[in-house]
Amino acid sequence: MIRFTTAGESHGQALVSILEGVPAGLPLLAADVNAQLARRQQGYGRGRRMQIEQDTVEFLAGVRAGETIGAPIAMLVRNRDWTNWQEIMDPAPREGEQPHAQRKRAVTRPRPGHADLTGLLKYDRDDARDILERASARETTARVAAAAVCRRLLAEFGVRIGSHVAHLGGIDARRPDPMPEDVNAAADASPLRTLDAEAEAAMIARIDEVKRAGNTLGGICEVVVDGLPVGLGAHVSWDRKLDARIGAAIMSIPAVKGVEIGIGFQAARLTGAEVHDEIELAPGRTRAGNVRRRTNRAGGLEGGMTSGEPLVVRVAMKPISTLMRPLATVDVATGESAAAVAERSDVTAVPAMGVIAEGMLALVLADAFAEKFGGDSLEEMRRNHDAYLSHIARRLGG
Ligand code: EPS
Repeated sequence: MIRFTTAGESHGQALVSILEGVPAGLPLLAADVNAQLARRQQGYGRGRRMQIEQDTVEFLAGVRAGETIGAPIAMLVRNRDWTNWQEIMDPAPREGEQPHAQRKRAVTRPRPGHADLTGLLKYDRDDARDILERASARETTARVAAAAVCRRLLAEFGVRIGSHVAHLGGIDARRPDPMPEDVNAAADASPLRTLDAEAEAAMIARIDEVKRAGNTLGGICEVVVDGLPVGLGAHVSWDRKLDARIGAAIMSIPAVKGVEIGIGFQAARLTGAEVHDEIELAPGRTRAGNVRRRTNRAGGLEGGMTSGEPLVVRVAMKPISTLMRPLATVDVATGESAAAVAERSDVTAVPAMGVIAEGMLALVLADAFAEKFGGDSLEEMRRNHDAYLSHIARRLGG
């Protein structure tokens, strides 16, 4: 089983991830992780914070001489902004500081749509900073670091994960047909990670307009995974279905409000004949069991298992809840009506969300790989994987 956890506050000293279950012998360099961290920092519409940070990983454990050793992998990403927040975020009490004393920049005017108010009530805090620092999407840095290791593992088996922005703030991007061979090479070249230059110009104009109005925007990313073998996940129990595991992982991304697999909600409006993907023999398509689906409306999953067709997941993000022209709220210190706090933030982070969704899929898929193929070393996993594929290849038309 591959699992991970993270720790870290947005303006604390650092973010930490611990990733367990990665087999020994996987080649792994800090550069593999840093490349993904840099991708997550991109995107038109982000705020000044991204000019301060330059995320790079330090391996603290589990990696030796450029290879994993099968032990938990501990990773650290330092927050450069910490130097500006040390007094506010210091773990130690300051000289003479009483418990519950308000530090500078205390937040008592919770933002509608943010974790501020619900967290403050639930955890019995007076300063919503105790909540928002952890609710911040900065935490996704640590996820992307863990996911980069999983991507490295999946790459050993020919699995490639890419994403692009399909919609931003009311503007649809056309989906190219066929999709570019390397989705990320094309998307990363765009400031909004979109594959439609015309839509991109309109999206940039929309972001500028909304920024001037002190407002924010959401959008939709599409993630595509190529090279998956048939049979990851299982139909037998609710918590082994890959759709369910993908849904939970994607919905855990801050501000994500919806996830679709394949044609998703559209399938509900169509007939069976319009929805289901017809099957034909395709000798040589080993990963899919020597068959092909004539269409891929199912998005690469049937019965909670990969079908061998590309996995296609669409992810909807709501607009960021920090507005520079704030919405109405209640000040928890005075009990009076007030305008919500307006902390520095992004206008939109949809392009970054696509990179994070790629990462969450990598984590789920690497776990499903480990479940299906096992192995304490990469070579043991590879032997199991190859034996399965050669068996599958003999089944139909082989
Ligand atoms: C965030 C607010 C902004 C974003 C941040 C998420 O940070 P700050 O409060 O320091 O301006 O830049 O995202 C990141 C720091 C990141 O690395 O993605 C929030 O409130 O969620």
